[in-house]
Amino acid sequence: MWAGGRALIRERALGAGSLALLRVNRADGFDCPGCAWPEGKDQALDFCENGLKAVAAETTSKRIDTDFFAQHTVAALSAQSDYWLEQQGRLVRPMAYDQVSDRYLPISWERAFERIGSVLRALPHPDQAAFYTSGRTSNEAAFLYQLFARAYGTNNLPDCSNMCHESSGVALNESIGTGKGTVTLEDFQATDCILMFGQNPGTNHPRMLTTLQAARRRGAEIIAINPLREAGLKSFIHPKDAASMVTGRASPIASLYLTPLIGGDMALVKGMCKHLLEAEARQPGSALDHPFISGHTTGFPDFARDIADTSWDAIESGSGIPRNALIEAAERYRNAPSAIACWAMGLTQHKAAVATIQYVVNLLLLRGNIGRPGAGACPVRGHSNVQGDRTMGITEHPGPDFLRRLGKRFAFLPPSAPGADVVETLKAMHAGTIKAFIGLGGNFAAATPDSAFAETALRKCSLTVHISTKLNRSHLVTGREALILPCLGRSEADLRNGARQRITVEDSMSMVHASIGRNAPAGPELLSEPAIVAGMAKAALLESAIPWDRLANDYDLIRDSIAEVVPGFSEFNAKIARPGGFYLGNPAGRREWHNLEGKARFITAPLESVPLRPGELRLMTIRSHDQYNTTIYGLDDRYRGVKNDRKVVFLNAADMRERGLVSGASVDLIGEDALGAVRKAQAFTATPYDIPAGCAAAYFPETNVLVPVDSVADRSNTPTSKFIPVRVVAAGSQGN
Ligand SMILES: Nc1nc2c(c(=O)[nH]1)N[C@H]1C(S)=C(S)[C@@H](COP(=O)(O)OP(=O)(O)OC[C@H]3O[C@@H](n4cnc5c(=O)[nH]c(N)nc54)[C@H](O)[C@@H]3O)O[C@H]1N2
Ligand SMILES: Nc1nc2c(c(=O)[nH]1)N[C@H]1C(S)=C(S)[C@@H](COP(=O)(O)OP(=O)(O)OC[C@H]3O[C@@H](n4cnc5c(=O)[nH]c(N)nc54)[C@H](O)[C@@H]3O)O[C@H]1N2
Ligand SMILES: [Mo]
Repeated sequence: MWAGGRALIRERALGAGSLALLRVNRADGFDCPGCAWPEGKDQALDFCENGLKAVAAETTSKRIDTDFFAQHTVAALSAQSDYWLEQQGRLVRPMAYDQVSDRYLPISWERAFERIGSVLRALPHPDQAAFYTSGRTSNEAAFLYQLFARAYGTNNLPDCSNMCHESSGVALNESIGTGKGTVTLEDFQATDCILMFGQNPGTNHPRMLTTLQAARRRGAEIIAINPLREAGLKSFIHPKDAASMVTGRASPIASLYLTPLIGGDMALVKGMCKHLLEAEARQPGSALDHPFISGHTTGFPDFARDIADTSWDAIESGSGIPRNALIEAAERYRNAPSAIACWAMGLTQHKAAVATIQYVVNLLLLRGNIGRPGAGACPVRGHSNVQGDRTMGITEHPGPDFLRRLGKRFAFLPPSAPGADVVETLKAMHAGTIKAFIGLGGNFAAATPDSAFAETALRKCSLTVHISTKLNRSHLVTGREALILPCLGRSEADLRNGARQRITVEDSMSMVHASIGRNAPAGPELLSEPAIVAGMAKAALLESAIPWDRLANDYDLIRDSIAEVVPGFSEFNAKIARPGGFYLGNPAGRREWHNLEGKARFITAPLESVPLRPGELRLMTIRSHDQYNTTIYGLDDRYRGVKNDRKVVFLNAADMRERGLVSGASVDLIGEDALGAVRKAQAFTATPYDIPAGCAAAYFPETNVLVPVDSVADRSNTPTSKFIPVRVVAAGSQGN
């Protein structure tokens, strides 16, 4: 049976779930909480197996109530796996941690808000609190939450984006003056070539495969660039394509597949650029779009010099790809009238992530592949509303215009000093300068780098608050006071004062649309995210003139405020009444460059390699097919042939031989950081795999213990989760 169907049955969610499914991604239904890939107007597969798992997880009929917490101490729960925690069901009652019994006890909403209010009011400075957001939060909840944080007095608004596409935002803003992608689904229907860097859509954006399959069938080139030959990138059987379901024959996706070294992408792109520049020199006018370069860009001469100065030897050794294969890729790109470049975590979570993404943009600029049909940049976002949360002001670096409009709308002076991002928040909590942590969704303790450091940081807080649907690791890493506040999920009816509320989200391609839950809530005590935010705000800001209750009781009013504060949202309520919502658009997509230079910029950087000690491999931490970030749905990874094990490490056969390891051997992963501190992840199963020599892969969050908190991408401060130097040694041998 289909794994998604199994998930529904296991969760005993079929009754509610099948009703829920009928309405997912429909104009009058709710937005799939799976990923941020847009819903096409006539997309045959408007829902996927992994979306089904996400809905099943939310619509489960299992509940965690007072008796569950009475039975289990926090110490006992901490010994359980993330998989087990996820299986226990929906949280239905506000709970407060009791140090004496080491248990969570029920607490009333009123009392919970009062505790939060009193701790926040007692802090000597508002910058001693941090307000984290995970990207499933709606636009309305996000807008209210950032308003709360800023009315309280801080820009400490770290979010999951800091660990995700932050590098894309920084890179694109510098290069093209906008932090978002420039394409729509229509561009995918018109393009001749799609470059796919560091992305595993078969698992993480399954609906994207429909788009890719259609493009390939039209004859578009699809060039996959990934150290692993991901099954979903090689071929795909469309569940709604009768012919391929019957024959069992998958249709191909990638027309060319390059498997660089982990972290080898900048060298690879430089190689493609080098070939284009050399071809142009041999035959002027044959490879570059000169009118675009001269009319729309700056920095080309420096860029051309940088590429000329980079030798083919450096390119080949840096990328691990031979020159002829790079020329082949560059030729296919050159012959395509229009091209799109997509990327995800394989590019963003590296030390040189920002510079690497800027080389991808340079490659696009060379042929004028931005701001015309079938062409553009496409960072493929993760969480279903992570892009919208940023649009709503969830950022530690708000722009002055945004703050001015926010302050004007609500008659207060928002703080202007930049706040702390995720890594800065971790360090500040560890140092004792941030003392209160509030998480609107997510799983801060498990998703962040350096798990031991992160847990110490959270434990040092005087207050930790988690607004959640399901039990997770973060609830077990308690501050002096700790609260779990259960909220409605997206599939559930949200009634405020008897009126059904809708929320809105923005997908990866800047489409904004409404989402309406219809299922009965998992419990009578659940509150919506906006209601919880308003409850906390009222308790913390006793004198506040902001009408928190009115806003939380009628989301139309929140949207009226968004319309005044956020550009592009005028007449917001009217626009979302239309099925499918509206396209926010962005300047770069229209060839308007809103950076300082007013031009798209060729930005250069030298090839640099992260130093490795003898015997160290480059470890990337990736997702299995049965997880949603830190939420573990199952222990298999179907496309990679893994069954019932999450602690596996994929290794090249030569690297295994060199270390005397046989398939199935138990190994420890040992990382030593620049300061000599040693981090260990123990008892992994060595698994031979088709991965370049010198590279290794294992799942997150089990490997987050290995990611040093100080190992971050230049300029975006994103943890380098895809490049961790580790030694792989027989378990218990210490590697000596
Ligand atoms: N089912 C499901 N869907 C999800 C998620 C989930 O956990 N489960 N998570 C959501 C979120 S928040 C996000 S951000 C996205 C993540 O979506 P992805 O970015 O696809 O997720 P990862 O598993 O991190 O995969 C990274 C891919 O990059 C490759 N890679 C790693 N290092 C390099 C490198 O140096 N160069 C290149 N070229 N490739 C590299 C890996 O082999 C892997 O294929 O998915 C979203 N959707
Ligand atoms: N080593 C390593 N670390 C990584 C990554 C990696 O590739 N490697 N990827 C990074 C990336 S890309 C990301 S985005 C982060 C993810 O970091 P987070 O977003 O913090 O983590 P999630 O696992 O997505 O959060 C899951 C929790 O969200 C809660 N939740 C689910 N639905 C809702 C809802 O509707 N409302 C509320 N309030 N709560 C809800 C549930 O309680 C669930 O346990 O992790 C990052 N960490
Ligand atoms: Mo993400």
